[in-house]
Amino acid sequence: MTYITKPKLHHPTLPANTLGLTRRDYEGKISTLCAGCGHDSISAAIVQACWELAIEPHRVAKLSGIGCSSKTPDYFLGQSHGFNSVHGRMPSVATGANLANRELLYLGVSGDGDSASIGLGQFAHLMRRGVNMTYIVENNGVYGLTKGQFSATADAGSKSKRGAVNKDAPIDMVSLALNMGATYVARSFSGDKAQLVPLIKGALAHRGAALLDVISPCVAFNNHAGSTKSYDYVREHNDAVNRLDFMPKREAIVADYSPGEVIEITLHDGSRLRLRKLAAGHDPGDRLAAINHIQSHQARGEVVTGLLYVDPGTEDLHEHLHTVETPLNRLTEAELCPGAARLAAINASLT
Ligand SMILES: Cc1ncc(C[n+]2csc(CCOP(=O)(O)OP(=O)(O)O)c2C)c(N)n1
Ligand code: SF4
Ligand SMILES: [Mg+2]
Repeated sequence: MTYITKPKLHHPTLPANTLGLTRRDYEGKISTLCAGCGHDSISAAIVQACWELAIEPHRVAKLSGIGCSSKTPDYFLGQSHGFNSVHGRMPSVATGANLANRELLYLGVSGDGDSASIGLGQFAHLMRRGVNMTYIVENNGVYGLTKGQFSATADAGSKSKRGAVNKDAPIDMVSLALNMGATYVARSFSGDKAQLVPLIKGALAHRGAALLDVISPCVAFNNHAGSTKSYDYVREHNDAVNRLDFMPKREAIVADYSPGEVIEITLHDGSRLRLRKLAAGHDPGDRLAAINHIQSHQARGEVVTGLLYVDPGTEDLHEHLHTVETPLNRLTEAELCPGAARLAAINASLT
């Protein structure tokens, strides 16, 4: 077996959320990833975000492809639905599941190989269709599971552990998502939980395609000098555009910033994002400006992080397609088969 089940015992003093659940209730099996792998920190941030939001675990559907990153849904939310799909095919499985049942919260976890190489077409179409889900790319610049080949997100000029230099231009997942029409686009770093947890909460509350590109160093194959996805490189070149506070709709705002420094955004479900501006002039409502900001800083070797773009008033795929609200598995035979007369009317309307 490649997994170890965690003991179910909880310490009696562990704090509980409004559902009476502790963080332990949001964990999964014991991780089999390398000690220090960034992906484990992202799993911990997902656990923290879902616990703080008091999400009922059975309302979440976790989806992934293939890779060390795609293994991680086994290590969090052990009481949620899960589907570990084929390499690069998570987006189509997520789209189908979402269309069949809009009542679940969809959380996709993928890797840079899974989403930027074999799954690039699927990734692009999920973003442009506005599938209502949180899509996390655990981005380490390599194929970790298959022993460290450069992935399509490896920066040109970065060096492999053996010294080979990558000559190919990188695919930047946040720029791609912005170009494809994603409506919540953020980048973070697995080593910055204070930034990552509220970004995950905001993505879960957002209606539409939410992309989180999380730089997540691979300690086995891509954490050396010369790599631009190492812990040291990202810490030294991290350029955060803002800091996010996420407030569920019930919670009062605690004013701790001067006016002018803060942008407040209300999401579809009534929860609010408060963005403390760090980069002068960065407007998270301006898609083109976000692309310019990311690319001009990237050219200087900087890793721009934070909530880069959000459109809170967007429609999702269900609204585009006018689908029924009821999950398909709850529709009755009479609803699914409206009868011969109705079918004849539809056929007549097509002639
Ligand atoms: C169709 C197919 N092609 C190739 C592979 C081999 N393979 C498994 S995982 C992987 C890359 C994973 O890289 P990434 O998504 O970045 O995940 P990481 O391990 O780095 O987290 C590849 C090429 C496969 N499993 N299936
Ligand atoms: S090989 Fe890399 S990506 Fe895979 S578990 Fe180890 S450190 Fe993480
Ligand atoms: Mg990878």
